[in-house]
Amino acid sequence: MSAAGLPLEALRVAVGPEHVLVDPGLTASYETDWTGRFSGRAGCVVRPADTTEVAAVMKACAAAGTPVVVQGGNTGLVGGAVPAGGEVLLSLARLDELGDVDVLAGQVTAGAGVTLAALQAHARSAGLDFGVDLAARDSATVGGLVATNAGGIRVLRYGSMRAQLLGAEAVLADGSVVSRMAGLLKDGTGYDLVSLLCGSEGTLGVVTRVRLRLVPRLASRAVALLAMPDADAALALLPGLRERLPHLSAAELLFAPGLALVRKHGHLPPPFAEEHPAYLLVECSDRHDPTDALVDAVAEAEGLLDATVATDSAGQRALWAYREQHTEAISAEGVPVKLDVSVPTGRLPELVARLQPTVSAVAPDARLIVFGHVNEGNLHVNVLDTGDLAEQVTEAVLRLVAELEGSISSEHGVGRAKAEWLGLSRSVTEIAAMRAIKDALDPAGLLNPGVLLTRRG
Ligand code: 2HG
Ligand code: ZN
Repeated sequence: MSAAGLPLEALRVAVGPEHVLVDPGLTASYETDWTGRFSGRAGCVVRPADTTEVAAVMKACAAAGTPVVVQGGNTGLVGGAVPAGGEVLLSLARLDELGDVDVLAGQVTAGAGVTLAALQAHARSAGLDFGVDLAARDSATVGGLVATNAGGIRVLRYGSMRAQLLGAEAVLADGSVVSRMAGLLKDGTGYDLVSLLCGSEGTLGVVTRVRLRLVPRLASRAVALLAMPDADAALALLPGLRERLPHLSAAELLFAPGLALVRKHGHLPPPFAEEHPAYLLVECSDRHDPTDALVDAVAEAEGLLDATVATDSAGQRALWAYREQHTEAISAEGVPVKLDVSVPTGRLPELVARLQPTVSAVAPDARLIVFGHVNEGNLHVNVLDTGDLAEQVTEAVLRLVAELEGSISSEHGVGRAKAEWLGLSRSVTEIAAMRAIKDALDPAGLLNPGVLLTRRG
């Protein structure tokens, strides 16, 4: 073992010396998360090429008792993939192999380091598509999507990442490998380890490859932006839109303050002649052009202040930009407190209405930007200018969500950011069961310590 308790020699043997990074100039980009809010020094960064090398890394770390933090595209928003200090940072970026698309089964095998955009392009080249999509598609990787059970903009149609997952290969904390990659659509042989790994945020094993379900490619699209007075009006439209538009594939909510930031930083023109308080972006995708159906549904929708339907792809991209550029526009203003929460859909308007007073009560100067995936009752609560009140703002918002019977993490994971508040969404019995599973699979607590479950102190 080398200085600082790192098994550097064993790691160099495992992955080749050029893939063990210790120079701060080389490790820096792995050590801070996308938002700039979470960072810590890694003992070293290790970049294995495949499952066998990941297993060798885990064996070396287990033998040395060195904790490991697992990282994919480093697009996470809850501090779950950056070191707390001194861990081996295991980057899965080089596990970027994509298997041939199995058209008969409608499945594909992807390495943990494959980006979502690469996976989508690969599926489309075979006449199929992948059911999950989100704004960070160019950098977010399959491993991270599985680790967080990512959601995104198509959950309404295809469900979250777990619903796409038919198999996984993972390296456990002791370096042993579990592999269920046959892509069986029916399998009644006991505990579903693949599903358990999904959403475990790298705390139970290192997912190295997955078998994924693909969906039909629906290349014809229509996108509409609807202006409305408030979140109630948007929710009231949803059942009718779902019924009239069986090809509905996204329903996204945004508000005037977020749109103003996006326009400012993206230099975008206003979508309508006048400003409006709330906006619903809807998309339909089908084999045949869904524009007429969407235009009819919009014409009959009640309570709209204005509406625009984009038919060509440039116009559709322009409407999506108002929604997808929120994250970057917010970060251009400062380092936000990001709280990704969900409530039972019917309680969304109450959450929206109570957020501003809740935040203002603890941080009067803070700026609130809210947007999200309306069908799932999922809001992205971003708070800027919290100063040294980030903790208090987090606590107040998460308590409000718990009061509304919601979840403190909808699709970004718990990470380090929210681990201490897990008890607001999970019972004492549930957390005890989760700890028992963690202890069984990772008795020394080497994998992503402090992520999801707090360290026992
Ligand atoms: C999205 O829906 C992502 O765009 C990011 O989940 C949300 O930046 C955020 O808060
Ligand atoms: Zn989201």
